[in-house]
Amino acid sequence: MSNSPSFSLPAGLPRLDRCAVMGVVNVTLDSFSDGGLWHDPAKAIAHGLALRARGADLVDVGGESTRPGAQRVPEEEELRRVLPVVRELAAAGMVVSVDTMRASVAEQAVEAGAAIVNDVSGGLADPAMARVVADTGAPFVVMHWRGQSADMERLAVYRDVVADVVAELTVRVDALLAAGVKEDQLILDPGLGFAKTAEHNWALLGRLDALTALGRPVLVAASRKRFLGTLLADPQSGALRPARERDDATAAVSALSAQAGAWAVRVHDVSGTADAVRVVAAWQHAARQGVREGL
Ligand code: PMM
Repeated sequence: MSNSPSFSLPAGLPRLDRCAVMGVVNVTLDSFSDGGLWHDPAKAIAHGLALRARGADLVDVGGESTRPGAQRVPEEEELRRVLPVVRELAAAGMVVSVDTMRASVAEQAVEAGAAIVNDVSGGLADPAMARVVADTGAPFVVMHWRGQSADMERLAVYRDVVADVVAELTVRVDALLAAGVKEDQLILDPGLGFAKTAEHNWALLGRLDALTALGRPVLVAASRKRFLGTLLADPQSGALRPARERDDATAAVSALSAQAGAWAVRVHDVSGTADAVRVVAAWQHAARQGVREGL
Protein backbone atom coordinates (compact mmCIF):
# COMPACT_ATOMS: atom_id res chain seq x y z
CA MET A 1 0.00 0.00 0.00
CA SER A 2 1.25 3.41 -0.89
CA ASN A 3 0.72 6.20 1.65
CA SER A 4 3.49 8.16 3.35
CA PRO A 5 5.32 10.13 0.66
CA SER A 6 8.69 8.81 -0.45
CA PHE A 7 9.73 12.20 -1.87
CA SER A 8 10.85 15.56 -0.54
CA LEU A 9 8.26 18.22 -1.35
CA PRO A 10 9.58 21.34 -3.10
CA ALA A 11 9.68 24.42 -0.85
CA GLY A 12 6.61 26.66 -0.89
CA LEU A 13 4.04 23.91 -1.48
CA PRO A 14 1.31 23.11 1.02
CA ARG A 15 2.25 20.25 3.38
CA LEU A 16 -0.75 17.97 3.62
CA ASP A 17 -1.32 14.49 5.01
CA ARG A 18 -3.14 13.55 1.81
CA CYS A 19 -3.04 13.96 -1.94
CA ALA A 20 -3.34 17.66 -2.89
CA VAL A 21 -6.12 19.01 -5.11
CA MET A 22 -5.09 21.37 -7.91
CA GLY A 23 -8.07 23.22 -9.42
CA VAL A 24 -7.92 24.24 -13.09
CA VAL A 25 -8.42 27.87 -14.13
CA ASN A 26 -8.29 27.98 -17.94
CA VAL A 27 -8.21 31.60 -19.14
CA THR A 28 -8.76 30.38 -22.69
CA LEU A 29 -11.33 30.41 -25.47
CA ASP A 30 -10.81 26.85 -26.69
CA SER A 31 -9.91 24.42 -23.86
CA PHE A 32 -11.84 21.23 -24.52
CA SER A 33 -14.11 21.20 -21.48
CA ASP A 34 -14.36 24.79 -20.27
CA GLY A 35 -12.98 26.98 -23.07
CA GLY A 36 -14.50 30.48 -23.01
CA LEU A 37 -16.07 30.19 -19.55
CA TRP A 38 -13.33 32.06 -17.66
CA HIS A 39 -11.68 33.91 -20.55
CA ASP A 40 -12.34 37.27 -18.92
CA PRO A 41 -9.71 37.74 -16.14
CA ALA A 42 -12.33 38.94 -13.62
CA LYS A 43 -14.35 35.77 -14.18
CA ALA A 44 -11.21 33.63 -13.96
CA ILE A 45 -10.28 35.24 -10.62
CA ALA A 46 -13.77 34.63 -9.23
CA HIS A 47 -13.56 31.04 -10.48
CA GLY A 48 -10.18 30.51 -8.75
CA LEU A 49 -11.60 31.78 -5.45
CA ALA A 50 -14.66 29.54 -5.87
CA LEU A 51 -12.40 26.54 -6.43
CA ARG A 52 -10.64 27.28 -3.13
CA ALA A 53 -14.01 27.45 -1.36
CA ARG A 54 -14.83 24.02 -2.83
CA GLY A 55 -11.60 22.48 -1.54
CA ALA A 56 -8.76 23.25 -3.96
CA ASP A 57 -5.37 23.35 -2.22
CA LEU A 58 -3.81 25.13 -5.19
CA VAL A 59 -4.89 26.41 -8.60
CA ASP A 60 -3.32 26.07 -12.03
CA VAL A 61 -3.78 29.15 -14.22
CA GLY A 62 -3.28 28.72 -17.97
CA GLY A 63 -3.78 31.06 -20.93
CA GLU A 64 -3.18 28.63 -23.78
CA SER A 65 -5.20 25.53 -24.68
CA THR A 66 -3.20 22.36 -25.27
CA ARG A 67 -6.04 20.17 -26.54
CA PRO A 68 -5.16 18.01 -29.58
CA GLY A 69 -5.00 20.16 -32.71
CA ALA A 70 -4.88 23.49 -30.81
CA GLN A 71 -2.95 26.41 -32.35
CA ARG A 72 -0.54 28.48 -30.27
CA VAL A 73 -1.67 31.76 -28.66
CA PRO A 74 0.67 34.78 -29.17
CA GLU A 75 2.88 35.56 -26.17
CA GLU A 76 1.35 39.01 -25.58
CA GLU A 77 -2.12 37.50 -25.43
CA GLU A 78 -1.00 34.75 -23.06
CA LEU A 79 0.53 37.35 -20.73
CA ARG A 80 -2.62 39.49 -20.90
CA ARG A 81 -4.75 36.53 -19.89
CA VAL A 82 -2.59 35.00 -17.20
CA LEU A 83 -0.80 37.75 -15.24
CA PRO A 84 -3.79 39.55 -13.65
CA VAL A 85 -5.29 36.23 -12.60
CA VAL A 86 -2.04 34.95 -11.06
CA ARG A 87 -1.49 38.29 -9.29
CA GLU A 88 -4.95 38.47 -7.74
CA LEU A 89 -5.17 34.83 -6.67
CA ALA A 90 -1.68 34.91 -5.15
CA ALA A 91 -2.57 38.17 -3.35
CA ALA A 92 -5.63 36.37 -1.96
CA GLY A 93 -3.23 33.89 -0.35
CA MET A 94 -3.65 31.05 -2.82
CA VAL A 95 -0.87 28.75 -3.98
CA VAL A 96 -0.85 29.41 -7.72
CA SER A 97 0.69 27.38 -10.49
CA VAL A 98 1.15 28.88 -13.97
CA ASP A 99 0.48 26.52 -16.87
CA THR A 100 2.77 27.73 -19.65
CA MET A 101 5.35 26.54 -22.17
CA ARG A 102 6.95 30.01 -22.43
CA ALA A 103 9.90 31.01 -20.25
CA SER A 104 8.94 34.70 -20.41
CA VAL A 105 5.43 33.94 -19.16
CA ALA A 106 6.78 31.68 -16.41
CA GLU A 107 9.24 34.36 -15.28
CA GLN A 108 6.66 37.15 -15.15
CA ALA A 109 4.08 34.89 -13.50
CA VAL A 110 6.55 34.00 -10.73
CA GLU A 111 7.22 37.73 -10.27
CA ALA A 112 3.43 38.20 -10.01
CA GLY A 113 3.24 35.58 -7.26
CA ALA A 114 3.05 32.15 -8.91
CA ALA A 115 4.56 29.46 -6.68
CA ILE A 116 4.85 26.70 -9.32
CA VAL A 117 5.67 26.55 -13.02
CA ASN A 118 3.67 23.86 -14.83
CA ASP A 119 5.09 23.26 -18.31
CA VAL A 120 3.31 20.58 -20.35
CA SER A 121 6.43 20.38 -22.53
CA GLY A 122 8.71 19.76 -19.54
CA GLY A 123 10.99 22.54 -20.77
CA LEU A 124 11.24 21.25 -24.36
CA ALA A 125 9.13 23.91 -26.09
CA ASP A 126 11.24 26.88 -24.97
CA PRO A 127 15.01 26.48 -24.54
CA ALA A 128 15.02 29.40 -22.06
CA MET A 129 12.65 27.62 -19.63
CA ALA A 130 15.35 25.68 -17.75
CA ARG A 131 17.26 28.88 -16.98
CA VAL A 132 14.14 30.64 -15.67
CA VAL A 133 13.30 27.65 -13.48
CA ALA A 134 16.88 27.46 -12.19
CA ASP A 135 17.02 31.22 -11.53
CA THR A 136 13.63 31.51 -9.83
CA GLY A 137 14.01 28.25 -7.86
CA ALA A 138 10.27 27.63 -8.42
CA PRO A 139 8.92 24.08 -8.25
CA PHE A 140 8.61 22.82 -11.84
CA VAL A 141 6.12 20.31 -13.23
CA VAL A 142 7.92 18.23 -15.86
CA MET A 143 5.22 16.63 -17.98
CA HIS A 144 5.94 13.89 -20.50
CA TRP A 145 5.59 15.53 -23.92
CA ARG A 146 6.57 14.65 -27.46
CA GLY A 147 5.48 17.65 -29.51
CA GLN A 148 3.07 20.53 -29.99
CA SER A 149 -0.67 19.86 -29.81
CA ALA A 150 -1.13 20.50 -33.54
CA ASP A 151 0.56 17.20 -34.38
CA MET A 152 0.69 15.15 -31.19
CA GLU A 153 -1.67 12.41 -32.35
CA ARG A 154 0.81 11.03 -34.86
CA LEU A 155 3.47 10.90 -32.08
CA ALA A 156 1.44 8.37 -30.02
CA VAL A 157 3.66 5.41 -30.91
CA TYR A 158 5.47 3.50 -28.15
CA ARG A 159 7.34 0.23 -27.79
CA ASP A 160 6.24 -0.05 -24.14
CA VAL A 161 4.45 3.13 -23.06
CA VAL A 162 5.33 2.86 -19.35
CA ALA A 163 9.01 2.13 -19.94
CA ASP A 164 9.25 4.73 -22.72
CA VAL A 165 7.59 7.50 -20.66
CA VAL A 166 9.81 6.74 -17.66
CA ALA A 167 12.92 6.76 -19.88
CA GLU A 168 11.96 9.99 -21.67
CA LEU A 169 11.08 11.75 -18.41
CA THR A 170 14.41 10.65 -16.96
CA VAL A 171 16.20 12.21 -19.94
CA ARG A 172 14.30 15.48 -19.30
CA VAL A 173 15.16 15.41 -15.61
CA ASP A 174 18.85 14.89 -16.40
CA ALA A 175 18.82 17.78 -18.91
CA LEU A 176 17.14 20.09 -16.37
CA LEU A 177 19.63 19.14 -13.66
CA ALA A 178 22.50 19.79 -16.08
CA ALA A 179 20.99 23.24 -16.74
CA GLY A 180 21.14 24.10 -13.03
CA VAL A 181 17.64 23.15 -11.85
CA LYS A 182 17.72 21.47 -8.42
CA GLU A 183 16.32 17.98 -8.10
CA ASP A 184 14.02 19.01 -5.25
CA GLN A 185 12.29 21.53 -7.53
CA LEU A 186 10.97 18.77 -9.79
CA ILE A 187 7.46 17.31 -9.97
CA LEU A 188 6.74 14.60 -12.58
CA ASP A 189 3.61 14.11 -14.69
CA PRO A 190 2.83 11.25 -17.13
CA GLY A 191 1.10 13.67 -19.54
CA LEU A 192 -2.17 11.80 -19.99
CA GLY A 193 -3.66 12.44 -23.43
CA PHE A 194 -0.54 14.12 -24.79
CA ALA A 195 0.58 11.93 -27.71
CA LYS A 196 -1.21 9.06 -25.96
CA THR A 197 -4.18 6.88 -26.83
CA ALA A 198 -6.75 5.74 -24.25
CA GLU A 199 -4.83 2.46 -23.88
CA HIS A 200 -1.60 4.37 -23.24
CA ASN A 201 -3.30 6.49 -20.56
CA TRP A 202 -4.72 3.45 -18.76
CA ALA A 203 -1.37 1.67 -18.91
CA LEU A 204 0.32 4.67 -17.29
CA LEU A 205 -2.32 4.97 -14.57
CA GLY A 206 -2.19 1.26 -13.85
CA ARG A 207 1.58 1.49 -13.42
CA LEU A 208 1.79 4.84 -11.62
CA ASP A 209 4.27 3.11 -9.30
CA ALA A 210 6.83 3.22 -12.15
CA LEU A 211 6.68 7.02 -11.94
CA THR A 212 6.50 7.39 -8.15
CA ALA A 213 9.55 5.07 -8.00
CA LEU A 214 11.60 7.90 -9.54
CA GLY A 215 11.46 9.54 -6.10
CA ARG A 216 9.81 12.82 -7.05
CA PRO A 217 6.21 14.02 -6.39
CA VAL A 218 3.85 12.93 -9.17
CA LEU A 219 0.97 15.01 -10.55
CA VAL A 220 -1.92 13.24 -12.32
CA ALA A 221 -4.14 15.26 -14.69
CA ALA A 222 -6.88 13.00 -16.03
CA SER A 223 -9.75 15.43 -15.49
CA ARG A 224 -12.50 15.17 -18.13
CA LYS A 225 -10.04 13.85 -20.71
CA ARG A 226 -11.19 12.05 -23.83
CA PHE A 227 -10.19 8.58 -22.62
CA LEU A 228 -12.83 8.89 -19.88
CA GLY A 229 -15.38 9.89 -22.53
CA THR A 230 -14.42 6.77 -24.50
CA LEU A 231 -14.69 4.52 -21.44
CA LEU A 232 -18.17 5.87 -20.71
CA ALA A 233 -19.40 6.08 -24.32
CA ASP A 234 -23.08 5.44 -24.94
CA PRO A 235 -23.38 1.67 -25.52
CA GLN A 236 -26.06 2.17 -28.18
CA SER A 237 -24.79 5.06 -30.27
CA GLY A 238 -21.10 4.87 -29.35
CA ALA A 239 -21.18 8.65 -28.70
CA LEU A 240 -18.48 9.74 -26.24
CA ARG A 241 -19.68 10.86 -22.80
CA PRO A 242 -19.56 14.70 -23.00
CA ALA A 243 -16.63 16.37 -21.21
CA ARG A 244 -18.85 18.04 -18.56
CA GLU A 245 -20.29 14.62 -17.61
CA ARG A 246 -16.95 13.02 -16.81
CA ASP A 247 -16.51 14.42 -13.29
CA ASP A 248 -17.59 11.30 -11.37
CA ALA A 249 -15.11 9.25 -13.38
CA THR A 250 -12.49 11.93 -12.73
CA ALA A 251 -13.11 11.68 -8.96
CA ALA A 252 -12.64 7.90 -9.22
CA VAL A 253 -9.30 8.43 -10.97
CA SER A 254 -8.38 10.94 -8.25
CA ALA A 255 -9.07 8.40 -5.50
CA LEU A 256 -7.06 5.69 -7.22
CA SER A 257 -4.21 8.08 -8.00
CA ALA A 258 -4.10 9.18 -4.36
CA GLN A 259 -4.04 5.54 -3.27
CA ALA A 260 -1.20 4.88 -5.73
CA GLY A 261 0.88 7.66 -4.14
CA ALA A 262 0.24 10.70 -6.36
CA TRP A 263 1.29 13.98 -4.77
CA ALA A 264 -1.58 15.90 -6.43
CA VAL A 265 -4.41 15.60 -8.93
CA ARG A 266 -5.31 18.41 -11.36
CA VAL A 267 -9.08 18.71 -11.81
CA HIS A 268 -11.79 21.00 -13.17
CA ASP A 269 -14.54 19.99 -10.73
CA VAL A 270 -12.94 20.25 -7.33
CA SER A 271 -15.73 19.09 -5.00
CA GLY A 272 -15.82 15.38 -5.90
CA THR A 273 -12.05 15.08 -5.89
CA ALA A 274 -11.68 17.00 -2.60
CA ASP A 275 -13.98 14.41 -0.98
CA ALA A 276 -12.28 11.49 -2.73
CA VAL A 277 -8.76 12.33 -1.54
CA ARG A 278 -10.05 12.69 2.05
CA VAL A 279 -11.65 9.26 1.85
CA VAL A 280 -8.33 7.80 0.71
CA ALA A 281 -6.43 9.52 3.53
CA ALA A 282 -8.87 8.22 6.16
CA TRP A 283 -8.69 4.72 4.66
CA GLN A 284 -4.90 4.74 4.62
CA HIS A 285 -4.75 6.09 8.17
CA ALA A 286 -7.04 3.30 9.39
CA ALA A 287 -4.99 0.70 7.52
CA ARG A 288 -1.76 1.94 9.15
CA GLN A 289 -3.44 1.94 12.53
CA GLY A 290 -4.58 -1.64 11.99
CA VAL A 291 -1.07 -2.74 11.09
CA ARG A 292 0.37 -1.03 14.21
CA GLU A 293 -2.18 -2.72 16.45
CA GLY A 294 -1.49 -6.07 14.79
CA LEU A 295 -5.08 -6.45 13.60
N1 PMM B 1 -3.31 18.79 -19.28
C1 PMM B 1 -3.84 19.93 -19.77
C2 PMM B 1 -3.32 21.18 -19.41
N2 PMM B 1 -2.30 21.28 -18.53
N3 PMM B 1 -0.73 20.24 -17.13
C3 PMM B 1 -0.18 19.13 -16.63
N4 PMM B 1 0.84 19.22 -15.76
N5 PMM B 1 -0.63 17.89 -16.98
C4 PMM B 1 -1.63 17.71 -17.87
O1 PMM B 1 -1.98 16.56 -18.19
C5 PMM B 1 -2.26 18.87 -18.42
C6 PMM B 1 -1.76 20.14 -18.01
C7 PMM B 1 -4.98 19.86 -20.74
O2 PMM B 1 -6.19 19.84 -20.10
P1 PMM B 1 -7.16 21.14 -19.86
O3 PMM B 1 -7.51 21.65 -21.23
O4 PMM B 1 -8.28 20.58 -19.16
O5 PMM B 1 -6.45 22.14 -19.04
